[in-house]
Amino acid sequence: MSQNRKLSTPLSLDDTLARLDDQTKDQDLSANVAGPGTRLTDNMGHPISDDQNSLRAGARGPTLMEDFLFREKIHHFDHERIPERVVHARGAGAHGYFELTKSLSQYTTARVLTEVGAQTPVFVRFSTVAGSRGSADTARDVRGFAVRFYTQEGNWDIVGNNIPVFFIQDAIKFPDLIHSVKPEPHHEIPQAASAHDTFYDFISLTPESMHMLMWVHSDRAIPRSFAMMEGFGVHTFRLVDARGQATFVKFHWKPTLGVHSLVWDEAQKIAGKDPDFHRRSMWESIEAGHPYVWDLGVQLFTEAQAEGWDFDVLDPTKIVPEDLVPVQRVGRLTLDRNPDNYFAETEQVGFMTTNLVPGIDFSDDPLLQGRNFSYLDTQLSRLGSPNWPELPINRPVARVANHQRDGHMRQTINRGRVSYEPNTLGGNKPAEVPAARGGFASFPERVSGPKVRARAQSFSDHYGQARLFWNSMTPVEKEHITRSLQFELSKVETRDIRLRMLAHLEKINEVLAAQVARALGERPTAPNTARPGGTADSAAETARLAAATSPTTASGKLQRAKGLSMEEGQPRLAKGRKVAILAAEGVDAAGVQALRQALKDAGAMADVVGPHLGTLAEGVVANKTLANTDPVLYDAVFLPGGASSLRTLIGMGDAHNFVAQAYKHAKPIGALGEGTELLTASEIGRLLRAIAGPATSAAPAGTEPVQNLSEVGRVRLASGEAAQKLA
Ligand code: HDD
Repeated sequence: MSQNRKLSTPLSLDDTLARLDDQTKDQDLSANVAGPGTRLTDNMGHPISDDQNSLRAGARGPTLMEDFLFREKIHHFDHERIPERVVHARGAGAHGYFELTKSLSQYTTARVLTEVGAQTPVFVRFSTVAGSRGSADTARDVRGFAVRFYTQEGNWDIVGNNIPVFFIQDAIKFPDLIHSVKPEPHHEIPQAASAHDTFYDFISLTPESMHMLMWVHSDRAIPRSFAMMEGFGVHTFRLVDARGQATFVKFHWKPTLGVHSLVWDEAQKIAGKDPDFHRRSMWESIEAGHPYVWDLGVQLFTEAQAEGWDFDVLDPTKIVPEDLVPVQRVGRLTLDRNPDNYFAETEQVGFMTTNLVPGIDFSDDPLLQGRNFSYLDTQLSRLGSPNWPELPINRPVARVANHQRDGHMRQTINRGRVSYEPNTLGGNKPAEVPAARGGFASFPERVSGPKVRARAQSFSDHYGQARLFWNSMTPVEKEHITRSLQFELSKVETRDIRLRMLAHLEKINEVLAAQVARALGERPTAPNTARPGGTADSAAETARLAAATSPTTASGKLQRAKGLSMEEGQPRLAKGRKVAILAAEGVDAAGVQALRQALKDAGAMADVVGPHLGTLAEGVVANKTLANTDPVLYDAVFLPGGASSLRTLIGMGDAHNFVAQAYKHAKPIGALGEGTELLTASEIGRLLRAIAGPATSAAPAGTEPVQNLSEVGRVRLASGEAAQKLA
C-alpha cells in the first residue's frame, strides 16, 4: 500500500491498518525465513520433536491416551468448521480504502462523508445468495456487495447487493423466500439454482417480487466480474446534519470499468471449468496490481419530494429512477489488497445493517427494520460468542470502551473493579458522548399509529417498475431476459406454477409472456410472437407502451428510466479483461511480446495457451494448455503468426474448438500473419465467408488482423446470440 496517502483524520491510514493487522497475525512461513514462529509447537507453545508419529506402546502397539500432542491436533481439526452463512455462504473479499471526493457536510455530520481526501480502510465481501460455500461463482443469482468502512467513529457497513431492489417488502417473509430458493429439502437439489418448483411456487404467489425477478433474469445476475457490477444499498437511508435535519439517501457503487456480464451459456460452462472464476479474477487482478475500483454515488431527496412520487421510497421493491434524482458521485472505493487468510478474514467477517455512524440513520423500510434484528442474531450462531466483534476483521479501529464483560472467548483483558455505570469508583468513565459532541443519536422522527399487521397502500403496485425495467432494456437485453425465463420456467415441473408465472408476466409485458408461453408449450395470448425466442418489433411496442395507461405505474410517470440498461452508456475497455494467446512451438515471439506489452499497457491480462506448458519460442512461455483451460474463461482470443506454430495448431481439434467457442460467444478474435490461416481453415472461416462475403477470408496472410470478425460478432449480438462484449 502506498505510504504517502493524504489524511485529515488523527490516525494515519497505516496506523489504522496496523491496528487491523494486529499482533494476531503470524509469520508468513512460505517466505522460508528463520526467526520467531519457525519452531513447530503445540497450542501451548511446547516445542514438538516428532510430528510424524503418535505416541505408541511399542512400534506396532496401541496409541497412548497420554499423547497430548496427538489429541490436541485432532481435537482442533475436529472443530475447524463453523456454520456457513444461511444465505450468501459463498463469497470472496478484499481490503482497500475509500476516499471522499465531495463533501456532504451540508447533509450529514458523518466524518467519512464530510472529510474530503481522508482515506478510510475498507473490507468488502462479494457473494452469491443461494449456493453453499463450495458452489460455483457464476450461478444466475443476486450478488452480495457488502462494504465495511473502518471509520474513526466506528464501523459503518453498507450491506448491499448488485441489484437495487429486493424480492419482498417485509422481513417476515425472508425465511420463506430463502427456504423456497435453497435446494429442495427432501433431496437437496438443485444447488445454487433458482430453476425449480419451490422457488417459483413462492414467487408466483408473491407478486411484489416481480420487479426483482426481471433484474434476476437480466444479465445483471451473471456478471463478468465483481469489478464490472454495480452495488446498491437498496434501502432508503437518512443523512442527518448538524441541526438534526434529515435528507433521504440511496447509496450506489458505480464500477469504473462499467457494468458487463457473461452470457448464460458461458456462465454455465464456467461453472464446470472454473467454479472459482470470480474470486480468481479478483485475486489475480489485485495481485497483478490492477485494483478493483468503484465510485460512491448518492441520490439525495427530501421527504416532501418523495411524497410526490407514485411509489413509496420505503418499499424495497422500488428504485428511485435516476431521471427523478440523479446519482452524484462523491467518493472512490479501491480494493487493492488480498486477504492474508480466507477463514480469518472473509469467512469471519460479520456485516450488520445496524453498523451505522453518527450522521447516518435508518428509514422505516420494513425490510431494513427486520434486517436490523437478523444480522446481529446470525453472528452469534455463526461465530459462536458475543465476543465476535473482537475478531481482528470485525474489530473497529475506533477505540471500544464500555462495561460489557466476559463471555466465551473473551480477548480483552479489562482492568480494574468497575464494570457498571453510573459509578464513582472509576470516575464514571467511559462517559457518554452528547450528540452535540459526536455521540450517536437517532433522528427524532415523529411516529404514531395503531399497532397493526398491515402493508401500506403505497406498497401495492407490484408491476409498474417491473414494466419500467423491461421497457428500459435494449432488444438484446429483452431477448436475454426472455430466454432466461424460458429456461428457468421450463424446468418447473408443476404446470399450475408455470401458468401462474405466465399470468404475472402478462401483466408486465404481453409479448414477453407470449414468448415464454411458447417455450412452455402454452398458447400465447399476445400478438407479434412470430419469432420464437425473439423480441417484439420495438417501434410497435414503444407506440403501444406510450398509449398504455396504468392506474399505478410506480414509475414516477416514466416509461423508460436511465441507468437500467447495461448496454447503454457503459465504458467498453480492455482494462480488466483477459486474453488467450494461442501458440505452439515456433510462434512469432516478437509479435507475442508486442501484444503482451500492449495488453499490459491497457490494463488487460493474458495467458499464453499452448499444446503443453513451457517455452514455445524465445521469451514465450505457455502458462496454460489447450487441455487445462477453456475459451469461456477469456474475453478475447488472439492468434499470433509463426508458420510452425500455426501448423501444429491447425492439426489440433482443441485449437479449432477454442476459436469456435470464442466466436459463438461473440468475443473479439484477433489474428496476425499466419494466425489468420487458423481462422480461415476453421468453421469460422466458412461462416465468415458465408456471412461477410469473400473479402474477409481473402485478406492476405501476414498483413493485418482480420477486421470483419467484430462485425460478424455484432450480427450475432443483434440476433441475440450473445451479450454485449468488447467492441
Ligand atoms: Fe441479508 C447476509 C444483503 C435482506 C438476513 N445479506 C447478507 C449478505 C449480504 C446481504 C450482502 C452477506 C454479507 C457478508 O458478505 O457476510 N440482505 C442483503 C440485502 C437485502 C437482504 C441487500 C435486502 C435489501 N437479509 C435480508 C433480510 C434478512 C437478511 C430481509 C432477514 C430478515 N442476510 C441475512 C442474514 C445474513 C445475511 C441471515 C447471513 C449471514 C450474515 O447475515 O451475516 O442475517
